[in-house]
Amino acid sequence: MMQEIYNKIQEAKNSGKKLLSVLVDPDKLDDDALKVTAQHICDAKADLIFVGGSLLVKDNLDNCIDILKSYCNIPVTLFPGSVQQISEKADGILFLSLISGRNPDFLIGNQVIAAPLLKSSSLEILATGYMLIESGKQTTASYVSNTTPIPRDKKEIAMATAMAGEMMGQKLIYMDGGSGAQNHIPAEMVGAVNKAVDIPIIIGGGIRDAKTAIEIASAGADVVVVGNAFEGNPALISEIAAAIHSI
Ligand code: 1GP
Repeated sequence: MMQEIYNKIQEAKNSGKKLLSVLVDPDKLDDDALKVTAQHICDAKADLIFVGGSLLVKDNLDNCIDILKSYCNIPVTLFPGSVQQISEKADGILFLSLISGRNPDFLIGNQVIAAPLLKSSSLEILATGYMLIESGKQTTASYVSNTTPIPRDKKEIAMATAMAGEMMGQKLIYMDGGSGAQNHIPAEMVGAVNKAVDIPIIIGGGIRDAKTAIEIASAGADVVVVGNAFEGNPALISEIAAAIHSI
């Protein structure tokens, strides 16, 4: 299996470069808005594109990926909220285990259902320990997964959880405040987890401007994910990409 996406993240980490991943929720943008966003992603030289959502209510995943791929050759990685969000049109998939929670369906149940489909696909599988962090109010991700996020002032819990994920073989840690989070993950927690594990760290949720993106990347995030803030303002993609790439 090709490891193109993982190698890109690992190589950036090794050389101290920071990456921007643009999160596209296929439910939120119509075709015209998606084309504008795709053009901005391409022009901004964003590094990665994640596609998915905690709860998709429209059947637009394949179309969304088709449009993104017709504009740029940046790899598209599925960021699935459920087994229904698998598409062969993507390049890879974050194979998430929700290790901050204690819901077996999201720790291993859905992964068992998805594994045979993924095994016969050409998708790059990125084993990812996914951790929800409390961000001010309940998010769709914590509601739908029926899990309690890690308290935002308990960096020791985040560190221990990430360590356990790494020891169990996860190749990435994704700490997420949830889409549209009121507060982004504290830089102090990002720094602590960065010191606790050797694998690359992805941070998202509630990052809305270049200053915050720099703060989070400087604290130790290898990949910064921004979604919501770009939905009404795709021109912001180049500003945040330039900021992250300047570190
Ligand atoms: C959500 O980490 C992502 O799962 C991105 O969050 O949409 O708040 O940028 P935002």
